[in-house]
Amino acid sequence: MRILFVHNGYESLGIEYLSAALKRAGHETALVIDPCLFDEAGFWRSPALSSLFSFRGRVLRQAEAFRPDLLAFSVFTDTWPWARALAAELKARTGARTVFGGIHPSSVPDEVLADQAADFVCLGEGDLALPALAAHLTAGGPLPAGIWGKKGGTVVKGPPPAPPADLDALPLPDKELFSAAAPVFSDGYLLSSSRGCPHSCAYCCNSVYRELYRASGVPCLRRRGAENVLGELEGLAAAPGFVHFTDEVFNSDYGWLEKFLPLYKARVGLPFSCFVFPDARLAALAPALAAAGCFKVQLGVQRFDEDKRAELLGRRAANADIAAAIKALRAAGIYVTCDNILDLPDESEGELAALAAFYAEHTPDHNEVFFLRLYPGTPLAARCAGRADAPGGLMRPSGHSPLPPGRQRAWFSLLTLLPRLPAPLRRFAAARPGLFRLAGGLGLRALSRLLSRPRRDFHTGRFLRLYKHFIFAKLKGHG
Ligand code: B12
Ligand code: SF4
Repeated sequence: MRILFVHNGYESLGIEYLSAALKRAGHETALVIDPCLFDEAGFWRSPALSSLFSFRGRVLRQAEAFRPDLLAFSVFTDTWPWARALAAELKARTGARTVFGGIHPSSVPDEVLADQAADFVCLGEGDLALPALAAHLTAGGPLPAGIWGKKGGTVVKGPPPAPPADLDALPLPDKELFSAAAPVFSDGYLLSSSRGCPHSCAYCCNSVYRELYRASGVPCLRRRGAENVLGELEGLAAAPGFVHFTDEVFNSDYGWLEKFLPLYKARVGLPFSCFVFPDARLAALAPALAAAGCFKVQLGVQRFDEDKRAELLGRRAANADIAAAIKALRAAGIYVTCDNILDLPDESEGELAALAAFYAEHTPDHNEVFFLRLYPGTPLAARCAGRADAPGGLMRPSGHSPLPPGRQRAWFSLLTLLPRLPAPLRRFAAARPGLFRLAGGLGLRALSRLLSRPRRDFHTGRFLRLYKHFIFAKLKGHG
């Protein structure tokens, strides 16, 4: 079969794994990128600029030229409106069938299948399910595990999803798919040494996946063997500048890391960044991470109150461990970014003041501050039923918090700017959110990200390269 992936501007490891699995099964794959310039799902959108720099015409032409049998979309909640509109148009032009996978179709499969543009949805990981769907479309037979379709308006369900238990048995991700589509993706190497997470935070996709996989008996968290990961990196034709591990929690298995980190240093030696969970053992791991080449970690703090962090968000983390981790990681020379969530339904001025005072004392290099989104299918969304997110909600308060939006923006600005202030000013500033009332907005966030040294920030670097590449392409008339 000829399977065409159509994706927005960012490299997707999921699509690379799916393409590799399809090629192994003898199918032909291709990728068409719609860069969605100035239309950053979940962040911001400029209707005038996005229409001026639209690549829709080129996407349609490239897709038609491939003559696909199956159109495949990988979809987040925020990219679903883009995907369904494009799928409808492509389906009409090519006559191909469509399949949607990723977190949004996995969370609300009925809703996605109800759309006329959707023929099939995949629930959970598609490494086994998508080649099985291609076989089903070629040879017939029952729907495979994890795939839902429809017959005459009625939903037909395959058996419950069964994710791959042995990650080492999967083919390595098809990296050429993205680098061939645009050269911006050859900067840095995206890799995951695991699937899933040991935690189940109430706002996160892993709560959804854990439920989906329950019947299969396959655990949510699985890790590749150290040799399998090293083999992927040693086999590269040209060494990338750095590696970015997208594992949900890179420090989910300390025994594995003890073995892996020295081997990585000796046999790969590339600088790397990763996400970490601030558990009691993270501070002690800092020197080994740094020695292996770790230059940056992203660490979830989310809120200050430990009890509310556990009760509302389902995250069990102690502030003493967070403080110790920030200190030890920075002392080891690792750049520390902390993630925070504002607009929580039970937050208060007191808690935000305590969070700011905490950061004045235990200061990371960079703070990422988001406003709460209630993603469908998560326990937090179920608990907050009746509430709705504002459009573009990650970047603006939706009114979940009892605090007025202006006050939220002041705290957003204060927390974003705090790590940039000289140490003697931090405590003074932390107690005066009113001073930051007018400093808010996206510009501030963008500035803060740029200050966090784009070459060290995988996503900011890619974002800048993507825009440069496609704006030049448009100006040269290649849209
Ligand atoms: C790395 C990452 C990113 C990267 C790369 C995104 C990408 N395109 O892959 C960047 C930084 C760009 C990013 C950005 C955003 N992200 Co993000 N991201 C992740 C993260 C941590 C890992 C994704 C990953 O690589 N997984 C590993 C691969 C192997 O798995 P996978 O992509 O899920 O693919 C497998 C299955 O889902 C399935 N599948 C996927 N697609 C398809 C398609 C078909 C046809 C089929 C059959 C199967 C299938 O099969 C794949 C192989 O097994 C996830 C958390 C997570 N676990 O998903 C959040 C996550 C996807 N991100 C999220 C969000 C909200 C965003 C942003 C909107 C904002 C933000 N918080 O940064 C932006 C949107 C960017 C955009 N415009 O597309 C949310 C989405 C929630 C939701 N319900 O929509 C997640 C789930 C985190 C969360 N909060 O729970 N993200
Ligand atoms: S630790 Fe991170 S990835 Fe894991 S469930 Fe919590 S938010 Fe999701």
